Amino acid sequence: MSAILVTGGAGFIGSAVVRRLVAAGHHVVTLDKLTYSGTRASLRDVEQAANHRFVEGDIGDQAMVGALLREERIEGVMHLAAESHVDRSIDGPGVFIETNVLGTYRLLQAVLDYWRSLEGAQRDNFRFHHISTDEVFGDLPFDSGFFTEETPYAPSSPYSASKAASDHLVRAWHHTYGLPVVLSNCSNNYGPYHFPEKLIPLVILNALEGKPLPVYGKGENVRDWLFVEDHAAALEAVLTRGAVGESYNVGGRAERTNLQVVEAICDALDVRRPLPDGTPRRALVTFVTDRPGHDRRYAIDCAKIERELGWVPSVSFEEGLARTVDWYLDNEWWWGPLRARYAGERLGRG
Ligand code: NAD
Ligand code: TDX
Repeated sequence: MSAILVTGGAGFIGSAVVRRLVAAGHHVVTLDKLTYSGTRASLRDVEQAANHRFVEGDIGDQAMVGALLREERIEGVMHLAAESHVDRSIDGPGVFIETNVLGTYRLLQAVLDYWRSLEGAQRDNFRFHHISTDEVFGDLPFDSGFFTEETPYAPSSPYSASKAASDHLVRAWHHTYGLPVVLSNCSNNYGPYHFPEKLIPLVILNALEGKPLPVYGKGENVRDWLFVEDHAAALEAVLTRGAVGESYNVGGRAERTNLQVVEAICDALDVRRPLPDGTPRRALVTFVTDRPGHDRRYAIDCAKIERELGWVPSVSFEEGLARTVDWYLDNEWWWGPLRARYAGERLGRG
């Protein structure tokens, strides 16, 4: 595909996708509203690229999106724009419904109008790729089960309910109107440019500064972690080779308890930047009130994408975490202003 629209391309995963697609030579148009979690700094690597264009705007602005699709003769849309933080969805669900549900609906309408205007190969080859989460499947017991593409939806939080709703809309636009869609549901990502309210970057930066490390409940909850560049590779495979109407689960085969993740970060920083008084950073772990409705465990069975599209996770959790810690140590220019700007807001429930 030569012309791809990436919504949410100034966010964490979106910017990794944009960097990958630009490097591969696609013409990439990033559409992003630059909410608190989006920043053009995340696109610094592609700022000068002739095959990248940044457009500041809202996915819900149907007239603007329609004009952009026509002007750029877009061949594929990768829809990542969303409100993405579970804790924020508990404190204020409204914007999650507005962006993730109504925004996706309005984007679908603009895309459908545009797709209907296409003819021949352009119409046949067009794809709308909806990027979703494993959280739509809900809560797994600690000791058994994996999410497959057939697992029934059972979202627990306002965030996951809004993403489930958007998944349903996308499938309905395919079944009812024939829009050629593909979907993917991915587990927890981590890596460079991750907004410092999420567990891994929050803990890296608090630990760096010798601050308490908030762990919800007993730290027993399990997540399946995937390095963000592996996710970007999976998304490119789904967009370009996925079967229309199908969804693909994407995961890292790297289940860890939250406490294991936090302790691994402590140990990595103790080696690289020991605290001045020599205290091991594990001593900073602080167990705090649990997240309401906290899903115990997420775990992805990614056999379908491995079998059908030949994608496999390539970065182990240990390697990916070491790269991530090193990236935060080297890139204060990126996270410093964000930490300063959002210092007044609660970053994490602790
Ligand atoms: P993020 O919060 O870092 O980025 C979201 C981006 O969307 C930001 O740049 C923001 O400015 C933009 N945006 C928000 N509302 C917009 C609007 N109305 N119009 C245009 N742009 C808007 O999120 P992320 O972690 O990069 O997640 C990206 C997508 O991947 C989301 O759809 C999320 O549900 C999904 N996902 C995330 C993970 C994860 O671990 N982070 C895992 C699976 C799926
Ligand atoms: O301070 C914290 N302490 C803590 O124990 C924070 C912020 C989180 N946690 C726990 C809650 C979760 O069990 O760590 C785990 C990970 O939390 P988050 O980083 O907030 O991620 P999560 O809620 O799992 O959701 C993420 O992965 C799936 C993304 O934010 C979603 O957008 C994605 O869909």
